[in-house]
Amino acid sequence: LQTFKDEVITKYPKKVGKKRAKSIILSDTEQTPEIQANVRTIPGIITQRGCTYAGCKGVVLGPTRDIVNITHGPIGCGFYSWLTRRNQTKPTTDEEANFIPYCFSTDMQDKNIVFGGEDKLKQAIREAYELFHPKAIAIFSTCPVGLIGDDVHRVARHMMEEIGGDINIFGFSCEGYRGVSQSAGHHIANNGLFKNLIGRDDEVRGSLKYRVNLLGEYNIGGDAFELERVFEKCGINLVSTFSGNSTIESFENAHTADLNMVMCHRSINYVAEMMETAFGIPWIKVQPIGARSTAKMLRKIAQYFGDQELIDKVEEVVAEEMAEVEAVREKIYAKTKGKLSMLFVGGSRAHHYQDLFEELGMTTIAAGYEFGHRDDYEGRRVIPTIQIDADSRNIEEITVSKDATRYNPRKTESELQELNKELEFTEYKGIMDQMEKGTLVIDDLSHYEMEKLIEMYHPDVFCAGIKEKFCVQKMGIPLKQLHNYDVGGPYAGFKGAINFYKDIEMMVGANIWKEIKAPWESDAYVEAQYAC
Ligand code: CFM
Ligand code: HCA
Repeated sequence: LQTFKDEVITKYPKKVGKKRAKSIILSDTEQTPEIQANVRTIPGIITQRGCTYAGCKGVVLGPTRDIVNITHGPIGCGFYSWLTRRNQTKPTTDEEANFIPYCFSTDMQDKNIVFGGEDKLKQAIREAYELFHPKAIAIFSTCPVGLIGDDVHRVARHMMEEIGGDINIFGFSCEGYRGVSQSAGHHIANNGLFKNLIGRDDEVRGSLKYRVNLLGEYNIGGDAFELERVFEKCGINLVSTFSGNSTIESFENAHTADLNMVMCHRSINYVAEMMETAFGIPWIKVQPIGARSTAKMLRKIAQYFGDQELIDKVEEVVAEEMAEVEAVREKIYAKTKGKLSMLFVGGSRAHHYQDLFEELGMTTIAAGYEFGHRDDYEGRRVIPTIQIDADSRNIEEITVSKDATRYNPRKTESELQELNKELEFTEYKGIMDQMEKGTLVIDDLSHYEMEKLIEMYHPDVFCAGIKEKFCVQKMGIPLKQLHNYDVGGPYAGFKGAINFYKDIEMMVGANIWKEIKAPWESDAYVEAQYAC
């Protein structure tokens, strides 16, 4: 795999090659190497990344069903983030609000760019209120909003006064260009959740026992539904999910839980940290992708609460669910064993899905994030050594302190210390910890590097998104979208693992791929070289 690195680096102009070399790393579990991540993509390179607006509106706030999310900007931004992510929701009654199927946008025109768009935004809020009477309206800024200086926060305050009552209206300065990727949008969204929603409602609903929040689960393809099923079966009380299948009430109430579980570390670790500081809720990293890792998560929860009743129930559920999972896995294993996968997805799935591939006996020979930070690669212990650059300084850092009345440590210091041996609070070891020595870890993979990887190593399945899908498939390699799951899912939890095994078996076993001639196998391939 070193050959790959040498080859692609020398193909780039010298300066570009030097920079890319820092983001293309050979894994070494004994001595975790440093990787360059969360830096600007080099202009001219075809990146997989998206923008800050996508991370804030599309990813973090998008899945909440009863907030009217208004995109302030030209229609394309709102349109592209309209249901493409396959985040699902299920209102408990027909009367309950569900705005997920709608796309709300101010549809800015040239005139608004020249003369300002605040009036149009106010009008959009008035209309949305008259039509839907939502409990909350959120405004998301796109690139032109920042460029022309519309103040979405002032508009929010103004409209809150104009409408009156207890409507909550708040804005996000999540202009697409504000950070180097979606990741900046996550941080901005996390700040907004904390400032405007979390902790506004102290009423403790449901059982007092085993109260948890699941952070960084967005209900893509119904993942959250499967996890809700599993928690309910175990008697674990899920107070809120950030933000799959969520409601305003669940966010406002989240501080009444006793444990935060972080699934997607990249997109939501800020909320976990803020809630620990303000309310004293400890957090652990969990990984309910993969049947064995789901069982591990459930056992961790049981251990945290320490009640024999829960410990026994979890064991009973795990035994029952695993029997079903293993029956399917055993049938499929022979067909998937020894096959190769590559994963280049977002900021957490390139890591999480390796567990499912391991369960199928497959090896991940190359993987990386689009917008992970060094801690998502090397582990949280490197956080103090990460240099804050100008791009990260663009993002507001909010100061959080102990809540004067509601800070309540869930465990004593010594209890925490004891539990920490197994549960590892506030710890995430990152993707490199899992990858075999000598495999490739690449940040912000370019399309050129992707083509080269496929040409050189012919993986049996390549996992990425819609922008990569058809380029890869034209090379005769099946591409599994691990963003929206193509039409599949859920893949989380136990039932999700079964779905995944079956879908991957179908993909790697299909003969159709052998019929496709890859560009390098046909005469029509034109090779170009950079001149510099
Ligand atoms: Fe977290 Fe996500 Fe992901 Fe992400 Fe995303 Fe997504 Fe993703 Mo697409 S929050 S980092 S910004 S797990 S939308 S549900 S699939 S890139 S790997
Ligand atoms: C986003 C959303 C996305 C895009 C997926 C893709 C998603 O980044 O704005 O490129 O196929 O999961 O829908 O990550």
